[in-house]
Amino acid sequence: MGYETLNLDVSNHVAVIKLDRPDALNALNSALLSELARALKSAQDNEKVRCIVLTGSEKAFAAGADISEMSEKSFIDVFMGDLFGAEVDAILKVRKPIIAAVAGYALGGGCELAMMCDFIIAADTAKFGQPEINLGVVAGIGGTQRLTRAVGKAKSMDMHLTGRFMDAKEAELSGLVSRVVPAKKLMDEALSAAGKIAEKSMVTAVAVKEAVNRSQEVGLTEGLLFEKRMFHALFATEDQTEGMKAFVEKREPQFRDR
Ligand code: CO8
Repeated sequence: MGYETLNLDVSNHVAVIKLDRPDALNALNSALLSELARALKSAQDNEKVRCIVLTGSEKAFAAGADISEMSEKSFIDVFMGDLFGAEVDAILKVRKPIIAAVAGYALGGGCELAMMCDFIIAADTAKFGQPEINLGVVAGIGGTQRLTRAVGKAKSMDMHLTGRFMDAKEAELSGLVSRVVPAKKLMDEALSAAGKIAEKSMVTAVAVKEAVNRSQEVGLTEGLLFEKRMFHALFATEDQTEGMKAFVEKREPQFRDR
């Protein structure tokens, strides 16, 4: 089964998912979110894929949830239908690393989607925002929580309350994105980062993702214990033996995901 709202391409162990609803600046409607969940599952299940890059167009990563579609809905529709609940769960279930490569607008649900990825590489044209207040709602898929953890309460409140956009430079200075590159180099940079991740042991990469994500959920003592146990546990893997042996023998490690 193909896709109508995105493209999925796998090469060199990297799956690139490109959102493709140009007429609506990649606004997240139910069709797109359901196809995104399916594309991510297919990347997760594909043994060739070792890292995922999620991107949009030059003009928009995604300009938010689809307002036209949402405007027809009632409280009962969204509450009893758990609007986007299953799709968000599916995104968060992906265990392989996901990089968001963001150019142009990442607004509302688009900003939230980028923040659900493991890290964000931004083009210098990127604009992040949580303008839901202008529509009489608050963020609904993580904006008030993830943006606050990423940039702190002051900037998060400012963005949610005024609806203003943050440019790429401010996003990098605030810790929302890991790197900013000229727009033309965005995909090269994201693919190069994904390629580096693809060379690592998948077992270790999954452990890294779990441990860092844990820091967003629990207190320091619990988080440190989780990390220490994860560190200890990895001594049971062949990849730990190989990684350390290769260092001592001054050669590149050959990881086997075991
Ligand atoms: N939904 C639907 N259509 C959109 C959206 C959107 N979010 N954003 C843009 N479009 C459409 C426009 O309607 C327009 O369509 P058309 O050509 O048919 O009129 C087309 O995309 C191009 O947009 P513009 O002409 O407006 O382009 P501009 O360059 O002038 O402006 C902006 C670009 C600034 C991005 C502007 O389009 C805009 O403000 N968009 C809306 C941004 C927004 O408010 N996003 C938040 C949406 S709410 C949300 O995301 C909540 C998420 C949580 C949901 C969880 C549920 C539980």
